[in-house]
Amino acid sequence: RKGGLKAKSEKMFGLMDGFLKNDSVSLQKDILDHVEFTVARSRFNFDDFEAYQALAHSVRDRLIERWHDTHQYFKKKDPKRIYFLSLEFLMGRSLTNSVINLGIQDQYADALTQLGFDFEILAEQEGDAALGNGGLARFAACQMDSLATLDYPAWGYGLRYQYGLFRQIIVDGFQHEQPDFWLNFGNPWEIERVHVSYPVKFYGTVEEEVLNGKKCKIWIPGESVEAVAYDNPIPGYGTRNAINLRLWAAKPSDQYDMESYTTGDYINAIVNRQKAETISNVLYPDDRSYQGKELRLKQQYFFVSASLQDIIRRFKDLHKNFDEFPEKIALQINDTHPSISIAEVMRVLVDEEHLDWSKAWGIACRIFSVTIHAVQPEGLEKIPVDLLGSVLPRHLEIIYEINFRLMEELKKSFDQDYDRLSRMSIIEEGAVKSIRMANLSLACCHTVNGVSRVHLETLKTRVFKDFYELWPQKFQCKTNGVTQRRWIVVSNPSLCSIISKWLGTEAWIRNVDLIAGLREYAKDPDLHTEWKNMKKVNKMRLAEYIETLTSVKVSLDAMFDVQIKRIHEYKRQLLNILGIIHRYDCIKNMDESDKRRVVPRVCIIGGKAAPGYEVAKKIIKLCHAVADKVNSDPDIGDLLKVVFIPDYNVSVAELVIPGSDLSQHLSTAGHEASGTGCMKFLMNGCLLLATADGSAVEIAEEIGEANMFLFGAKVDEVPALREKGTTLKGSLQFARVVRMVRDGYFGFKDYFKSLCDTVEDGGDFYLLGHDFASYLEAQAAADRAFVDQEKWTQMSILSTAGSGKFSSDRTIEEYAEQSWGIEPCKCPF
Ligand code: NBY
Repeated sequence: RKGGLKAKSEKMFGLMDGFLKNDSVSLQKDILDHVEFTVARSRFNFDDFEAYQALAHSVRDRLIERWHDTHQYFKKKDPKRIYFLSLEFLMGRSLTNSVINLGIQDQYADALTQLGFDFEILAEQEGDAALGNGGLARFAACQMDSLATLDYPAWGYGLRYQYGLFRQIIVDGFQHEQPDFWLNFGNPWEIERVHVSYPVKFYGTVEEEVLNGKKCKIWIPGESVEAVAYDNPIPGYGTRNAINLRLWAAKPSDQYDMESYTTGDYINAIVNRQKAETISNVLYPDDRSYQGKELRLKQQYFFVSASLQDIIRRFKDLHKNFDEFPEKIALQINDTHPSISIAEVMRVLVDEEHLDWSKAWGIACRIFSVTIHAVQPEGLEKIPVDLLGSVLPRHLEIIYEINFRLMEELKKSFDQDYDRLSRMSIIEEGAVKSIRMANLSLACCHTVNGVSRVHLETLKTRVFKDFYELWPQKFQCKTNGVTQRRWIVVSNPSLCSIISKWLGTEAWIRNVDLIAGLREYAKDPDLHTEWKNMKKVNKMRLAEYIETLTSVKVSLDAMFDVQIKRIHEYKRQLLNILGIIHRYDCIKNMDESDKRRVVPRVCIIGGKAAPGYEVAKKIIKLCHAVADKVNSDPDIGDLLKVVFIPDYNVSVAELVIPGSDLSQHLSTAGHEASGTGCMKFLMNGCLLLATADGSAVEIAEEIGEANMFLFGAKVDEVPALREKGTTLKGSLQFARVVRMVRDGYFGFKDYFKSLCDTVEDGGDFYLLGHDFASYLEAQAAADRAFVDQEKWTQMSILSTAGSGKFSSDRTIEEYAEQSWGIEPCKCPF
C-alpha cells in the first residue's frame, strides 16, 4: 500500500507544479474568491482590511504549494537537516516579503490595480508579528530568510505567544505598555496543525525501576500540557524552496485530570484545564537578564520538548539506529534560552531509548551548537536548583550527572585548581544554588559562536576564559548579518532599482557580494542624482510619518539623524540627548550670522524600554522633555528638531532606515556583542556615527574609517578608564549639559535627578563623561561632511557598496560549513 502511495505522490508532485496560476486575471479571481469564501464578505462590497485579508490568503495558497513541494522533496532526499531553536523570532510583516520572494509582486500589484486597490495601501493593513525583543530575535528572522533562499534543509522552532512584545504608547512623555493583541483579527500567515501535537510533561517525581536486569530511572510527571503546531512558511527568494517555522501553542491535554470529571467538580476541572494555555501566553519583555521565573522555565521546556519529539519522530520515520542521528540532525540553540534541550536529549536517549550514558553523551556532543548573544556575565542565564528540581526533577538529576562527569574530566587537566573547577562547574554554589545554563551549553556543544570578532574575543578572554583554555577549537566567530531582501528590496524599492540598474543585474539579491560593483560609480554624477532623489523621496515619506505621529513638521533639507534600538544605558541614548542639549545650547548663544552656518538637524530617537527598567524609562521621558522645549523655541526654528518615534518595531524600522542620513550606534566599547541595526543602515547608504564596538569595527574595515564617524574609548581602554574613577572625567561641556537637566531646565527636576546621578557623582559606569568630547567632535565632522553634498553622497554610495559582508547569507554559509555540516537541497522548479 505504501508503494502505491509513493507512486501516487510522485505523480501528484508533477501535477502540482504550477498548479496555481499567477497571471493577473487568475490572481484577481483568486482574491475575489477569498473575499467571498474566506473573509465571507460580498465581492461587491469590501474594505481595505478585508481586501488585505483576501490578498494574504491568496498569497498563502502559493506559499503552501511551495512549502508542500519542498517538504516532499526533503523527505525524498533525506539530507542532514538543521533545526534552529529560538525562544524569539521578530518576523515583522509577511505580505510584501512573501510576494517579492515568490517573484509575483508585479502581478499582484497589477491585479489589485484592476480591482481598484493599491498594493502598498493594503500592505499597511498588516500588523507586525513581534514574537521577540530585539537584535537576537530579528537576527533569527533574517537567518530564516537566508536559510530558505540558500536552499538549506532547515526548520525553525519557537513559541507562538498569544501576546508578542508589548505596544509602547507615550502619555505626557512617559512610556506605557499595552498588550499586543496580534492574533485578534486572525493570522493568515500561519497554518494550524491540530493533528500535529505532543504532550509535554512537568513536575512529579523520579523513580527507579529494573529493566532487563539493569537499574533505570523513570520520571513520573505530575502535569501534562499539549503542544499544538502552527506552521509559518518561509519562502526563499529566487527558488521554489519554502521552509517551515513551526511555533508551538499550549492547549489543555486530553487526558488531563479525568479524575475530577468523575468526582463531579466539572466546572473547576474545565477552568483548571484552561490554565495550561498560560504557558504560551506572553513573551517576556526583558532583553537584559534572565529572571529565574517558573513560567519562563516552563516556556523553555515546553517548546524544547515539543520540538524534540517532532524532530525525533521525523528521524524515526526513516531511521532505526540512533548512531545515524548526528549524520541527519544539527541542533542550533539561539543563546542559552533553549539549552534545557541538552538535558532533554539525554533524557530521551537514556531513559526512553535505553542507550547507555556515554553513547548518548557522544551523540549529544555531536549535534548541538550554540550562539551566545550576551557580553556580560550577568546576561547569562541561571536557573535556581530548587526551581528546576520542582518543574523538571529528572532533568536536574541529568544535569548533576553531566556536571559530575565534567568535573571528573576537568580534574585530569586542572587537578587541584579548585577556583577554576568551581568557575567551570555547571552548578553555582551560593545563597541561591543555581544551574549555569551557559556552562551546560559549553560542556556539550561542539561549537560556541560569538556574533562579531570583538565579541568572540571577549568570550575567549573574559566570559568563558577557562573553557577557551580547555577547548579552544570550540570557539568560532560568525559575524552577524541581515537579509538584503527585507532591508533593501522590501523596504527601499527605489534603492533596489538603482542598484540593479547600475550593476546591470538583479543577481545581487541572491549574491550580495556583487554590490561591491557600485564602488566603481561612487563619483558618477548621474548616479549621484539618482541617489539623492531616492533619499529625498524616502525622507519625504518619513517626514509625513513623523508629522502624523507627533505633529512635528520637519524640513527635508535637514540632516535626518537617527538612533533606533532598545533603550539601554549601555547603548547610551543619554549621550545622544546630552549631545542634542549641547547643540541646542550652542544655537541659543549664536548670533544670526553664526546661525546661518549651522547644519539643520532632525534628531530622531525610537525604542522600547523593558517595563521594569526605570533608568531606561527616564531616558525616554528626558527625550520628550527636551523635544518639547527645543521644538517650541522660536530661536531655533528648523535648525534643530527632536522627535521620539513611539512603538518602534520592524515595520517602523523599514520606514525609518531608508529615510535616514546619519545613524548612531553609541554603545560603550565592549558592550554591544555585535549590533545589526547598523548593518541595515549601512545597506541603505546611511552614514554611521559609532563607537569601535561589535560589528562597527568590521564595518570600518569594509568601507574604510574615512567613510564613517568613529569616536570614543576603544574596547581595551575601557577597563583602565573605569579604574581611574571619577577624577578627570568629562569636560566642562559635559558638566554644563548635565547641570541643565539637574537644574530643571527641561522641567521634572526631581524625576531626572537619579538619571543625572548615573553619569555623575562617582557613577558613570558607561563613560558618557569620558566620551562626550570625542562624540561632539564626531558630530561636528558629520556636519562638515553633510555641507559637501557630493562628498556625502559618495560616502553614502560607498557604504552601500561595502555592505556585502553584512548579509545574513554570508553568516548562514559560515554556519552551514563550520558548525552544522549541511548542504543545500534545492527543490526542482
Ligand atoms: O543580539 C543582541 C545583542 O545585544 C546585539 O549586540 C546583537 O547584535 C544581537 C544579535 O546577535 N541581544 C539581544 O537582542 N538579546 C535579547 O534580546 C535578549 C532577550 C531575552 C533575554 C536576554 C537577551 N533573556 O534573558 O530573557
